[in-house]
Amino acid sequence: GVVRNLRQVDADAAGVDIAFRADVHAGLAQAQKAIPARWFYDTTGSALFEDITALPEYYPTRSETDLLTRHAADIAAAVGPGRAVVELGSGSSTKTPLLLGAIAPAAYVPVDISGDFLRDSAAALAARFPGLPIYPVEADFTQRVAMPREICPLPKLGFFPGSTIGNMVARTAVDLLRNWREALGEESLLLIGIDRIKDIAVLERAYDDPAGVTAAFNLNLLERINRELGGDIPVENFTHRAIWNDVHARIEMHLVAACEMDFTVDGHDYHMAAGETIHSENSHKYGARDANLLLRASGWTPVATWDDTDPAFALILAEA
Ligand code: AVJ
Repeated sequence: GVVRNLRQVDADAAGVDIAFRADVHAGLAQAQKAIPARWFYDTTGSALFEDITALPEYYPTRSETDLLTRHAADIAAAVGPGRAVVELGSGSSTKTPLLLGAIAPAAYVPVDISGDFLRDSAAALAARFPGLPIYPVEADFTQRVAMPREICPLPKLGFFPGSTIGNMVARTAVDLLRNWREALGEESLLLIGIDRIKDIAVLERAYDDPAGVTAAFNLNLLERINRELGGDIPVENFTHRAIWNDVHARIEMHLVAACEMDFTVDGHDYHMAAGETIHSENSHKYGARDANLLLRASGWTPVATWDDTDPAFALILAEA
């Protein structure tokens, strides 16, 4: 069953995440306005992301689920039983049952910044795996996260699916992977999902779908700022843009100002020129050697790769 909930998020008196407020003001003050992608995931944003994963154009979730399904026995053989699975950014955890069902874990620790989704999915998993101790941790996994003491003696398997690592620039990705190697310990393994570089048209369609779900997901960031930080951003004057940046090997999402505008957030004044953008997400893609180098640079040794899907996506197992 679900044992307890560790909350490691700082809120102010009004219940607003202090880090959200700070990131928005720092980001809007930059020459190239930018807000970190982790702030997409309020309750509305998390639900919109779930809708994205069902889009025909958004292949990563389907490709990764397909890999976990077809290679479950191989993955289980490589991982072995009795580990505490620590999942980073568990969200609604739809892939988790595939992994937990295959490997006979000793405990499950979902770490997610979205408390509502975390509690709902932990409850659903508890019903599905009645004997499995579950220790949800509500926290930002890019920061230092305290592990529940109950799992201390167990060997760990870090599970970092979805190519979430792609949201980070290389330096930040290496910092995060190094920190988690430290947190998970010498005996640990890491199973990480990483999206591959592929045809640009396939990539751009995955992040700019004709149904406009990704546009709504992107625009919800502005609505969240208005809701939680008392902003008056004219959301209707923004459009969604997703483009491949070949130098950085990443899809970039931007919120584009359709006209010149002024708005306030929290009493701070901001101005945008027509065509100016707020850079809201990076989604880096990795070739096979790129991904292995990223892991090695972070202290992890890749030991197995499953990547036989079309569109290409990779599940990589690495040891500390
Ligand atoms: C959840 C970060 C992996 O980058 O593909 C999907 C988020 N953004 N569509 C990704 C996302 C736009 C997604 N990650």
